[in-house]
Amino acid sequence: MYAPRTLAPLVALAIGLGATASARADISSTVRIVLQKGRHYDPADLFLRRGDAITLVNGDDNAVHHAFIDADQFAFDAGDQEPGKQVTLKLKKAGNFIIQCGIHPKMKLTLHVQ
Ligand SMILES: [Cu+2]
Repeated sequence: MYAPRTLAPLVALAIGLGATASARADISSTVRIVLQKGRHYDPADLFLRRGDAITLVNGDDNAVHHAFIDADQFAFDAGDQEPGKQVTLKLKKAGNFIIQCGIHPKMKLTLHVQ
């Protein structure tokens, strides 16, 4: 009786995340972990659904990061993030967004929210 609802998320997972994604078919939101380390976001690209969240974790020992989004649809500013600190952002709007770092201009994380 649940079959009709599970089909669409499975297809989306297959397209967006490839074979490594687990076959979870629930419709609840997902939280993805992104590591800030070595002046990079890891991963640097993420495919998400509206309502999903990401948690940015500063995995550096001695570098402060400052994640922010400057987009037409919405703005986000995590403030200064000390080593070991984390911040969670919920993606409520569809679109492509770039999370930058106010301290390291080359740090970029592209979010594809559908
Ligand atoms: Cu940074």
